[in-house]
Amino acid sequence: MENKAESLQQIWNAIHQGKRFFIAGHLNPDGDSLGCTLAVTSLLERMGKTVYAYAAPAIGQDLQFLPGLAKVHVGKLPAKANFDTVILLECSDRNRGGDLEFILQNARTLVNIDHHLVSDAYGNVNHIDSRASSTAEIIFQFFEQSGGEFLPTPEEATCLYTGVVTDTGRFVHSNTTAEALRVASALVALGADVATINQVIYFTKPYIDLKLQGRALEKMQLRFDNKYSEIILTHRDFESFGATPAQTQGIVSQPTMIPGVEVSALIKEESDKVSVNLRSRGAVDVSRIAQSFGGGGHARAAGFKVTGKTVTQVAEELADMVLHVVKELA
Ligand SMILES: [Mn+2]
Repeated sequence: MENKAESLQQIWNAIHQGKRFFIAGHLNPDGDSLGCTLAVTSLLERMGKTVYAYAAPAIGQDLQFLPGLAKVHVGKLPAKANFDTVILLECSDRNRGGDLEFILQNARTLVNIDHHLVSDAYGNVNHIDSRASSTAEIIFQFFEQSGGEFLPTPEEATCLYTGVVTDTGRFVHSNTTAEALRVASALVALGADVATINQVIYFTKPYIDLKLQGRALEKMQLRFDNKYSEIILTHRDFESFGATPAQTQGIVSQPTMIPGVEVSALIKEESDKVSVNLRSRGAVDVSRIAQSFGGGGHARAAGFKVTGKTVTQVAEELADMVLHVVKELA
């Protein structure tokens, strides 16, 4: 990115010039995407702008507490595309937000704000900062760029803090930089409701999810000199708790706490496919394993889905691949 302050100023210019705004994040909205959508929407409304905030369904239970969520049109696109300015947050390409082309084509100005490395500069104004922990970090810097004219309200601070805390994995991922912590600290000072965020996002889990987690850990097996942890959850496991494969959040990362485990796999039998989540302690790039099965992701967190094979077949093919990779580790 050329000049950070310059492109932040260009966003301010676009906002001052615009009257009717459309704002959206990406599909499967996460804390960063939704938190930024809400904070920017709130700011624009304070400035007297007309705003249509859009989010693709569905909003997770853990994000329902976000202040201002009722203002967001979830899964409901506007009938008419009469917006002069569109702001896309966290969308690495112009199609990441859904079927928005009719809106994008009719807008005078398209603003693209993102922190993903692979992001395209598809906007009239682009601010792509791959060193930022989160888009929320960028939005806070954008507030600062106003030179004190605009500061986040406590509600906006709560939305932005949610983006920073979720994208850094509660300040543990490698993107937990000094700047991410500085921004988080400033947001707390501005009144971000850290207690609620922690309670709702990190200390709330339905009974069934917790029981399913117990079953998963009971079924965990260590293989290949304890370098590989494998958990297989079948239809029967889900049925016995009345649970769905979606209720397995957080399970796959637990085995990497075990000393020596380099790769953890959660293999789930779903109605028409087998889906696999992978985690790495760091030495193995699990995105490459996922890619060889047609999936993708990051070096430490990746996944893939397979149709037309049994859960056992997928587990064995994956194990062969993992064995090949962990054999090469010292
Ligand atoms: Mn993000």
